[in-house]
Amino acid sequence: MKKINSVQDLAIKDKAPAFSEPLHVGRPNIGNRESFLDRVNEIFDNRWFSNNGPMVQQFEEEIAKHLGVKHCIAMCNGTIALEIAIRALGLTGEVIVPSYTFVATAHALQWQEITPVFADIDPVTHSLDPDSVRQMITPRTSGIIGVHIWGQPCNIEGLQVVADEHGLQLMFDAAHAFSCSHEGQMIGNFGRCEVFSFHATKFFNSFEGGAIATNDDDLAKQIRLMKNFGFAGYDNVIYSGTNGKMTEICAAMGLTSLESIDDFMQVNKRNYLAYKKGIAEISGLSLLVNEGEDRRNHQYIVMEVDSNFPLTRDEVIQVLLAENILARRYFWPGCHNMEPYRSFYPHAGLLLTQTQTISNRVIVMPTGTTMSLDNIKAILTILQLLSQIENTGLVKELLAV
Ligand code: T4K
Repeated sequence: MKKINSVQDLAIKDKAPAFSEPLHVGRPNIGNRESFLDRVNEIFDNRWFSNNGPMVQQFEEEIAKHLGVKHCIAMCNGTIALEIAIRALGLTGEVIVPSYTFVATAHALQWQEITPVFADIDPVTHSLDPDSVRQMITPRTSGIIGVHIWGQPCNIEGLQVVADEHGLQLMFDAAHAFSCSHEGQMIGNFGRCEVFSFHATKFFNSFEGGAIATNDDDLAKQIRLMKNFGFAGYDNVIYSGTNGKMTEICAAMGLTSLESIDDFMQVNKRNYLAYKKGIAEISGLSLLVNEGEDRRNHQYIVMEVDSNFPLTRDEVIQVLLAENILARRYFWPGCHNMEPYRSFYPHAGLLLTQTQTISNRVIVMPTGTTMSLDNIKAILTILQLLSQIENTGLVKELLAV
């Protein structure tokens, strides 16, 4: 790691980057390799690779236990899980979602010709604002999907009130919130159902994977049919379905990740606290505070660049990229500014003022088990240096080249 003491040392001034290898936001956490390889051997011995094999069954049981939920239905990824959950709930017409989320939340609706209607967010928590949701309800609205963005539960009670007032279904995209809790209860127990992602970039991964958690027996039964083509036994299709099954190898990775989940969370918390302390000392930057009595996975380090910072958010990103720090602008520019939604609603931004503001301020920083405290310290030194630049003209000129 190269030491950066002044602007003269920055990589944008044709110097070597601070880090010789890139630092990623979504570097996968890996549990005990031996334990994973033992499971792989077991899969080969069983000659059972997919279709509700023993690893998937064990994975589902252990996840349900971890969450304290009646049913966990494992899936091939979070997006298919969202699509199946939406279909199983019978959502139609319009469904209200945040625009400030990963585009899969909206696509899972659009893919089934259900219109995602974007509501605005609370600027402090970055999650759906129930008042904005209320304003978006029309006679065609059938449901609301809250997103527990950054692993922080959204305003569950506020959204439930709006859903109850208007007879709407409420489900959650909990892709970021595995192993988090809300007022002592694990995420997975709220709304009609909650959907997780176990993608490689999530702190808890099964290579690719996802799950639907629910306490509703009938809904769970329907979801199980849907993810397996509607088969209710050999040659007996009783429902229209798709292929949402998780493979044995993914379940093996998921089980291995579950054994190390406490270690992953501890490292993430350590990293979060190091960033928090450092960023508090840098004028013009702030960190999304994500803590309290409840469980948090701290898998996203969410930093906001204020307007009084000498460089813009995008300029900060450029400097960081040059230093091999692959920080991200999640979830810029908001789903409403992506296709096909941008063409459908060219003026949606007028009603999504907080979404526009937040998506222009956020930088998500690298964390996870591959990040050392020394790496974080070096990143904070660079940010501190940027905050103190008096003559930004030269830096801006270099960035423009
Ligand atoms: N809902 C929400 C709210 C979500 O955030 C997501 C997924 C979903 C639904 C859908 O769940 P899945 O269908 O994905 O299960 C990444 C992930 O692919 C995506 O799962 C995640 N959200 C999203 C927030 O982040 P990208 O487009 O940013 O991925 P990419 O390829 O740029 O990778 C991110 C960083 O991680 C890069 O610096 C490279 C690094 N990386 C990535 C992979 C896959 C590695 O170092 N190793 C790896 O194996 O979407």
